[in-house]
Amino acid sequence: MKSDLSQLAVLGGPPLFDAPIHVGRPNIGNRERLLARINEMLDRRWLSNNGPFVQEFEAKVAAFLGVRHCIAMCNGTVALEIAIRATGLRGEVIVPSFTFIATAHALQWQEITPVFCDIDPRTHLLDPAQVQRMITPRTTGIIGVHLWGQPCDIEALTQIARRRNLTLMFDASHAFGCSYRGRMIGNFGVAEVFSFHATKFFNTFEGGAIATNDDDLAAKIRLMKNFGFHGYDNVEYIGTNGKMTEMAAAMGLTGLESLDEFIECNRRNYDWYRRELTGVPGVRMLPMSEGERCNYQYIAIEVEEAARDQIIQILHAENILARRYFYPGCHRMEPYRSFFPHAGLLLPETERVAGKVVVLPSGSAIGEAEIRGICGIIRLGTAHWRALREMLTSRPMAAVAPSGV
Ligand code: T4K
Repeated sequence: MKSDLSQLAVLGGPPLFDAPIHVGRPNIGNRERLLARINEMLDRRWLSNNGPFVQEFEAKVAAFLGVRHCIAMCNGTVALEIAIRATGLRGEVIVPSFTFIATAHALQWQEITPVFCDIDPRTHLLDPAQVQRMITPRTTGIIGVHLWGQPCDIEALTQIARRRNLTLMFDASHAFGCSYRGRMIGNFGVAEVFSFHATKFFNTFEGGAIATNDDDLAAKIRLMKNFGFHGYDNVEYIGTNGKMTEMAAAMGLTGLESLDEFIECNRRNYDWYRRELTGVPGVRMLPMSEGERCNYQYIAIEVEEAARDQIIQILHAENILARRYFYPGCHRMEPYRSFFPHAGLLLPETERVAGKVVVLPSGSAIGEAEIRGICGIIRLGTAHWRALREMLTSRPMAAVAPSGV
């Protein structure tokens, strides 16, 4: 535990951790169970195309979410693209800019214009009042993002969508295992999309899923993720290849068996961070809604904007690879930056929040001791960032993560 500036690695001290501590270290689950499933898959020689593990995985996820249909996918981005296509979105679709770039790209990839909407700075989620302002005659839908696993204001967004005859869906990539008013995320809008990427607390190596209670939509999505094939020689829609592999489903089935443990571990980490950071001047930890189910996978804090990159630099020097998710906002990345050079004028809260957020490591790779060490560095960094900046002005700033993530 470092308590003095002179001990900081950025000033020449030894780093707090010998090996890098990551934000998104994957959870593996029970290795023996996973290897047994992989052997079973190899013996069966059924590796893809709606195999038995994928079917079992879909049934188990649907039961867990209490939703009629779960369609497993090769990743969250393709799942978003297919959900967007299957629900007939076109023209303009309202999305937050403060999200991972895939939310916007899934629209633009299909030549649908993402219209970036501002967020509520307290929650980092779409602000329904701003959503209303962004609606034009070309608007066909809204994609809310349950950022950090916190549910959007689903009721307000549902009302807007109903009143204005818009399709509402959610990018629920961060919200597997979370609930809204006691109902699992996966049940809202016309469809909700999950990511099971390696860096998510629950992963299938790469993977994703669409959850929906609409039977017709589910049937269409199933065709679309398999080139549009209905039977051996009959294609009914334009489709793509969005299929989940048996290997991914084996990982998913194994992870599902440890889901409670993963969440419990995240919850413990969240509580330790909260204990260590509550009351630290210049630090605000994003609260998770009490009384709801939550996966606690992202530990997002806000620090003073002028201090943020300095703090990231200090953390990285200690081998703590904190991230600036989702800086600088989609509207400041290409192609959107060129398409809408003045979008920032309508996104003041997004711009402010994107300048302040630091996402800290969590997951089963770390525990109380590491978190106490990380928070000690944050306390030093936030208390002394001006002095540190002056001491470091002659040194290049090498440790900040590349922009865009
Ligand atoms: N919508 C939202 C709101 C999303 O957040 C995402 C994905 C999507 C849609 C799209 O879903 P997918 O198509 O990805 O299923 C990562 C992930 O690649 C991405 O899945 C995720 N969001 C995003 C928030 O984070 P990067 O570029 O930050 O990943 P990377 O490679 O820097 O990894 C993060 C940390 O995890 C690193 O510190 C290293 C560590 N790591 C990573 C991998 C892959 C490991 O320790 N082991 C690993 O296997 O984007």
